[in-house]
Amino acid sequence: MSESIVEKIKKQSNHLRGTLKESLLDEHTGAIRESDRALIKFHGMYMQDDRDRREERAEKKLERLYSYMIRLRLPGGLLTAQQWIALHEVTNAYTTGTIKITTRQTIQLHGILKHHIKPTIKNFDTVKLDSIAACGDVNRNVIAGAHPRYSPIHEEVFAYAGNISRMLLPKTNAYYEIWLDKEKITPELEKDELYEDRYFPRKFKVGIAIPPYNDVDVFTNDVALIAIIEKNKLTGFNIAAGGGMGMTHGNASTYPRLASMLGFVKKDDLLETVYAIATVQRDFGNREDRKLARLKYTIDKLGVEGFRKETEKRSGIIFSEGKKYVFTKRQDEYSWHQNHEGLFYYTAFVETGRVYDGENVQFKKAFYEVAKTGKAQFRFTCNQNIIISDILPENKNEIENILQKFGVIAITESASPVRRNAIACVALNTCPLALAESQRYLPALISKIELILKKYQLENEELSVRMTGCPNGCGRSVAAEIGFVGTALGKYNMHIGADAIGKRLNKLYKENLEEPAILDELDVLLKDFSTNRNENEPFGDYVLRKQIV
Ligand code: SRM
Ligand code: SF4
Repeated sequence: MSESIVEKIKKQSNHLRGTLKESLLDEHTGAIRESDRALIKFHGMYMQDDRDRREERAEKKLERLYSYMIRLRLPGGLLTAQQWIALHEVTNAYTTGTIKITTRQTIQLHGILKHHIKPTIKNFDTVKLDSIAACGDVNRNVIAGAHPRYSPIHEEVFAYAGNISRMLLPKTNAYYEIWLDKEKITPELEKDELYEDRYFPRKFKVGIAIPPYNDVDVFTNDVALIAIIEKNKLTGFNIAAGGGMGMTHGNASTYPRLASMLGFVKKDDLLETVYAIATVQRDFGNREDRKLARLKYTIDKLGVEGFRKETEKRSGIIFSEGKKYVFTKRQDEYSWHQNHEGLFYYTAFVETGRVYDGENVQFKKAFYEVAKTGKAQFRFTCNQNIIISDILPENKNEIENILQKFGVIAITESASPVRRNAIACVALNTCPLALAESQRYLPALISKIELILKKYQLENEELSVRMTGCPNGCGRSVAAEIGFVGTALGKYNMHIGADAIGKRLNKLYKENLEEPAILDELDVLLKDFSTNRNENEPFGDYVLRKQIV
């Protein structure tokens, strides 16, 4: 087999420039050239079209309604008040109007027309926000435990997210030249020892968890870092590698996988070790078949031991045995909490991560008003929620009144545990890979699941239900107690039996179910669970014990 087409595009791209400038100037189409579609991802954008309108446009012999999705690079998921104001204004000016909080602690905006990309990026740049490497075969947004209340070492860990993100940024100046009209820099400054001219074989993801919380679902990352705290101090990190959720229906050589433990390194050795892991993947990853190119396959090819040795050889740092830690929780801590310095935090429930103004709740108005006070910051969680954060005690009432006024508190406090724990990927109408609905459908399905839970007195159960519109796993549904994976419009594979804290994947239970069958299956399973579970036994563990899958 020879190198994949994307490998050629990367190498010939003159450090990710391609013909993007020319594509942007072409006023005859809303699209960009074929090869630029792969390159624009490295700048944090995707060319998409409105799939709801494909037929209508085709009938009228019109080009598809092309637009662009932009994803911000936001290591650790923090936005200042000033940045939120800019985000709000950009959203209103150039996009569909909805801010989508992603499962990797950042946001996406959809529906940006080609001639609005530059103004969008320029606006972000004025508040020091960028979308560099938010997509493409590079290191993606580095995620870290979101809630500052979780631990006094939160700030220190948060800083590591930023440092890893910066260390693994491509050196090219292309983003600044193409989108911000900046001058060319000398080629020597662009020399990229990490990415060379070939970048990684595939996307690369790093996550950091702060035990006892695993809100980042750390083992689903290519590189999973677990902060080790000894005598109240951060001493280092357990490092696991090779997580990834994606698979392809009908292709048995693809599979989801949780990261395997490599061992512990001291905190001063973390960056060199992560860098070494990245270079092993760069050099050993599959560049012929993109479906088998993620780090998980490289590790399975080399073996965990072989991979560990290669990493140690490159970094000069020897892993010691992984240290003990405990995860107790993966879901967000809603409502008000205070951290060790007395600052207040309100975690708001944002169903499927969509920040918009609806009938019952006006998220956008609320968060904009909060931002205008300048008295709070915004932190995204990997469960697609938002923490209104870092509020001084004297400002708490003012922020609370705003959240109250626009319905944010009511929606957060009244949602059931199963609804608050649920995650859905974007899917239709923008995702080109979607086989079925996800974020537009899951809320309605949850309402029906709530009725079944109530019937069996399980309404307070912290069940995790996740849905994806295809097997790529963006909503991490194969790591849910109950996961739905789209196979065709209205049809889902049902997976059950993962644990509730992110250390065990689920297994396929039934294939191609439509809604009535989904509800019937759940009725039987949950009835059985309510009568035969052990005390406090989570659903996923019950499924395992009873060997249902
Ligand atoms: Fe994802 C591709 C949305 C998190 C695995 N993902 C896509 C694309 C860009 C479709 C495409 O390639 O054209 C989707 C854009 C939809 C749209 O219209 O906006 C998309 N992925 C998302 C988001 C927005 C889902 C969400 O609703 O939150 C998440 C954005 C994360 C971010 O901010 O960076 C998102 N994607 C994930 C995750 C979860 C995670 O990282 O924790 C996964 C599973 C973990 C993993 O990487 O294995 C994930 N996305 C994929 C894959 C499968 C990759 C694989 O190697 O198996 C694809 C398809 C691909 O890369 O070919 C994909
Ligand atoms: Fe699209 Fe599939 Fe990802 Fe959902 S899981 S956003 S359908 S690629």
